Amino acid sequence: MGEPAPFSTPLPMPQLIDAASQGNAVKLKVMSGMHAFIEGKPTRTYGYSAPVLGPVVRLRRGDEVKMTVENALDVVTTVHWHGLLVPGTNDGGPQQLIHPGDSWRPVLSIDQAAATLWFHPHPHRDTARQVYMGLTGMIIVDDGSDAELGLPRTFGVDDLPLILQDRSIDSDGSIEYDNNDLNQLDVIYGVRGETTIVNGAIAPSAKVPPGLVRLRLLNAANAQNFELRFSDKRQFYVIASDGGFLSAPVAVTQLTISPAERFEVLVDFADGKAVALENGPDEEMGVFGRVAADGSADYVPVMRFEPTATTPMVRKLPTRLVEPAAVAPASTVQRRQFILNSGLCASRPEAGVHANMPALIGINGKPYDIGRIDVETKLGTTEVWEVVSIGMAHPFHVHGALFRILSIEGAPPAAHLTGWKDTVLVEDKAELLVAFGRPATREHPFMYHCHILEHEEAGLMGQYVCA
Ligand SMILES: [Cu+2]
Repeated sequence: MGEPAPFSTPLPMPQLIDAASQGNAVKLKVMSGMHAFIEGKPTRTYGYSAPVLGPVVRLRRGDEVKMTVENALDVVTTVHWHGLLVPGTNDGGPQQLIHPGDSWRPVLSIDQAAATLWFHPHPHRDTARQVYMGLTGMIIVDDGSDAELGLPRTFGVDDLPLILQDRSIDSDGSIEYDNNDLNQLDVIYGVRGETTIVNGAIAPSAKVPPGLVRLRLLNAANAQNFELRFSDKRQFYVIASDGGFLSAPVAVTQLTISPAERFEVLVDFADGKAVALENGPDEEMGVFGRVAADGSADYVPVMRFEPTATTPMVRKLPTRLVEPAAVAPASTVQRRQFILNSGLCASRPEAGVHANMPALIGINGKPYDIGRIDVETKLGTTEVWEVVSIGMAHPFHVHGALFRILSIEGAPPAAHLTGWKDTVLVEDKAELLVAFGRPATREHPFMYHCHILEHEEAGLMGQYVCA
């Protein structure tokens, strides 16, 4: 295959942009570049102020941040701040097009709890390709609680962003995504690759202090769910989900992370032993979820951690974190149902690519229409959204709001899914308590959609206003 020997590549570390240290003015250039997934075999990629991927932007709660996004690509794009609670006009949805050569200058008011967020393109019918080509960056919202809790917080040392993706890499080192050449399986299952990459590298290795290390896990794959565990099956601790901290660390030995979800975890490397992070078969994919090169359903290494002989920076696991803000289901003003149908059961052999998928792909029977408002919500209220998946499990994402999972697959959520979230993998059915705290107009509505990007593009998306 020409891929590097496992663990021979140091884990690439994105540039950290600390907005407050530069006057809360941040510039991002959406650009194309060359990146070598395989050494010596560079290929065309996209990135934010980088050949591939982009910086980690740290934003402080209470600040106003002047963003400048310049589009240096030769195609139209948008930049959506996934998980950031801002009005629809600043959300970067499909209406907020940045044409080639133009710049977009939103002023973002940062007013939410500490969390790991991200940013990516959202132009309808080109989102999946642009993300696949490399457009993904991370956002860290800092509200001071990291220091109060004594958590690992030294970026690139004991606080590591891990952007997980999968790609099909040709033997010549190239990746390709052609909107006009997707086959029906690409649309039904989403585009997947046999090679996992972390921060753009294949099977990298990270040196870590021999104590607690915080991993900010982001699934930025187009479609794949990652089934993560360590090679020695050690326990690790989930401390935060999409919207911020959990009330206490949750010990796990395995963690499923679906597209667009984030989890922050603490891993203890005090034993000084090198260990691999592994990915198992995507359970949603059945026989298609096999990951090992020999086609078996075994776990395969994603990257390795090598503890160094230094002094640990943080040793002690906190017992309590931050109690998520309370929500009262009694204040709910509406109950709605969203049936996400990816058309698997009803797919027709003659139906080909994006442009002419059967209308059965859609939410509540309607494929996405940029000119249609599907839902009207009231600012400051909560609603119960019942999400039903048909065809396969769909990672459901709501813009402009956070939610709590009331029930999932008919049961209360697992402990690590009890905090505020913006994305949830729904295999069968979930009830979400959605809190609407940001306005959105008809001109710039918020989206809700499946985060399998090929499903989103095929029509599994709707729009809501909030006033
Ligand atoms: Cu989907």
